[in-house]
Amino acid sequence: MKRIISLLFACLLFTIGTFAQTTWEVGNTTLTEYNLVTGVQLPWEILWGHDDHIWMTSRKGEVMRIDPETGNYTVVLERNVISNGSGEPGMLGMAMHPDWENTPQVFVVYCTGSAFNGDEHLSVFDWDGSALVNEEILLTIQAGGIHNGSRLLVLPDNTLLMTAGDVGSSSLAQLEGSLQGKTLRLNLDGSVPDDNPIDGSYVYTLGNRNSQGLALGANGIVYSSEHGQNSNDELNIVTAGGNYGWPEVEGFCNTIGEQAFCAENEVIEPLEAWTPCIAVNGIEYYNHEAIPEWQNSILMAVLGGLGGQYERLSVMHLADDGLSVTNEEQYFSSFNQRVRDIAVNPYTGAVYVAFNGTSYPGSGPNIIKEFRNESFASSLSDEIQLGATINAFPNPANDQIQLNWGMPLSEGSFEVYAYNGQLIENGKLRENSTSMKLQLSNWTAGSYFIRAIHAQGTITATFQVAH
Ligand SMILES: [Ca+2]
Ligand SMILES: [Ca+2]
Ligand SMILES: [Ca+2]
Repeated sequence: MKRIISLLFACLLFTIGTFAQTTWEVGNTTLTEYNLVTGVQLPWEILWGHDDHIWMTSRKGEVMRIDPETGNYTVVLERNVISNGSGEPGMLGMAMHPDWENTPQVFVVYCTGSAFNGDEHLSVFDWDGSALVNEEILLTIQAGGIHNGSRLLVLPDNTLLMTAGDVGSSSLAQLEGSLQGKTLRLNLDGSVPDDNPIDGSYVYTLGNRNSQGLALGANGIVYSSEHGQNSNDELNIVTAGGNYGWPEVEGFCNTIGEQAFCAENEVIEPLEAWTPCIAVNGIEYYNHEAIPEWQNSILMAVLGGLGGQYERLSVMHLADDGLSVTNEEQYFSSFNQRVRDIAVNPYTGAVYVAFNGTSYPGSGPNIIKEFRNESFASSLSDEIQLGATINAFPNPANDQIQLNWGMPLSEGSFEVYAYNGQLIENGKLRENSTSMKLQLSNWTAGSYFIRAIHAQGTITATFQVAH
């Protein structure tokens, strides 16, 4: 019965995905709007995974893995969280290990206990092909009823940034000895990096109120978004050892009192500030040729404030050096939905946007929409097009699966991997074949990845073995 329901659901989503949709004009580019997933509760983090799936945390305590072609998804982790995710705490930030092929691990932040006496855990899990398992808690800090930070970002040097909110105790943000109101930096095994600004401490920046957006831009520049109190939401550049001012300074150093504190503490001012607060959240650096009008910009999810009146996707255009914002454009405010987070398809340049209901602190059911430049996506090489259109049947499969790619391939070979990176099977493609079959009776249940290398390029597909 469960399978029938999920098949029906998959069909429904496929049907939705093939309907003609609304289009949006961005300069000379037309974006087509799709509903990728509907009926999910409070998506908090959405990211494009190294396995070419979209991964999502739900604030109510789940991690979901979503097929970007069909919107079909599976729940791969569940945890009990504070207030079942009905307030600000819950299951929040997530990131993937950068060496996914050899180390398929996922980092997740979630909050347990009560809102007034809770713990925020940063944990790492192994991906076994169907679930996140073998939890190791790397770090536990205080969770609060409000201001839990938690956004994660892996840096090119294989360290992990985590934003930590002030949990409503603003004075903690300037205390070097507290991990609250900070940006933290860890090695991927949870240890303190040798080159952190304070010896033996996770603290990487201080004076942060509640940052819930992190993105890596060009030239290694790291950007963060940060919630202000009533005024001065901020977009910042994250600099090691930097003091970002909270609670002594809000936004720019523009009052007499702030200027004295700023001078004494070398406070780093934001690139931009918004008053009244618009409630800034997830950010992504966008530089894909699919939407030339958005290249070299920060895409910023805007929740809209307590009254939900400013919700939108903001496109923050950057100067060539990435060190300042030249202008802001606003999209999608007409949905009147809190915009929580963003992910980008690295192949098609499509942008996925997670919505969170109409009012603070958000309510479900929610939707993740895709905005895609169809003319760019259809101009992609055979390699990508085939990757997007390869069909596995049945999927999930039991004893046998047929893979169809619709055009004859020559001089080909194939490799099948389990999601832990183990090579399961390899061989030659039949000359000018348009399909192949795999016998699965000896395979363990889980997710698999096939790569076919042929004269025209490489095609890939994922499929599930159920048994
Ligand atoms: Ca994201
Ligand atoms: Ca600041
Ligand atoms: Ca100020």
